Amino acid sequence: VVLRVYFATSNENKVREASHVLKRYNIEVVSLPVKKLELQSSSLSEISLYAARYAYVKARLPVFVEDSGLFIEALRGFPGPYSSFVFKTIGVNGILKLMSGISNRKAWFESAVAIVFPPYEKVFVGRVHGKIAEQARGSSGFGFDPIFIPDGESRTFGEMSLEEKSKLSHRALALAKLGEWLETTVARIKLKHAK
Ligand code: ITT
Repeated sequence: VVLRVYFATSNENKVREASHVLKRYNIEVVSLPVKKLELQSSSLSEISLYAARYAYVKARLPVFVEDSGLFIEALRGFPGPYSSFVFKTIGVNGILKLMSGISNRKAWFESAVAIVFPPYEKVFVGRVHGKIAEQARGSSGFGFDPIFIPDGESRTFGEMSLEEKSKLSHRALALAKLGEWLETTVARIKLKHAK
């Protein structure tokens, strides 16, 4: 391990996905149970950056947060930044009900990963396009995974292993950008100082 970074989240599934993606870059992920600040905004990047700054002030450690959401075209982007709340309230079945009789099932997942690693502050985003399934399928992953079918696939994320989902997912894309940046920028500087 070249570098250790802290991940402020209450979602253990996110930690598993982040560890899996970042180990490719020799980065160790340690989960940090600080309450994530949830700013009201329509921009996931803005929400995640504020949350990362807040987490840094609390923890004083190199920390990142991830904010994500499911955007459904026919619902004009709903639930988007409210995905967490909508999942906890109406859930997967509520979304299927809202989508019943609607033929345009296009949707996408978006992820914004923000890191505060003084003197740096960065936000990386990832997106995956796909569609909302007619019925929930599969029990791996979390949240809306059982009703999201990524483009080019017939299975939902809920029917995929962590490894398979991580080849396609919004979060894996954003985290890979974080990994590359940490590897090229921060790890190099640290190694130089260590010499
Ligand atoms: P933290 O804020 O503590 O990190 P959270 O689960 O509340 O955990 P978000 O605020 O980012 O995370 O909410 C994103 C919601 O969007 C999440 O609860 C899921 O319902 C949904 N979601 C995001 N990414 C997903 C994915 O990869 N698979 C399924 N659902 C996802």
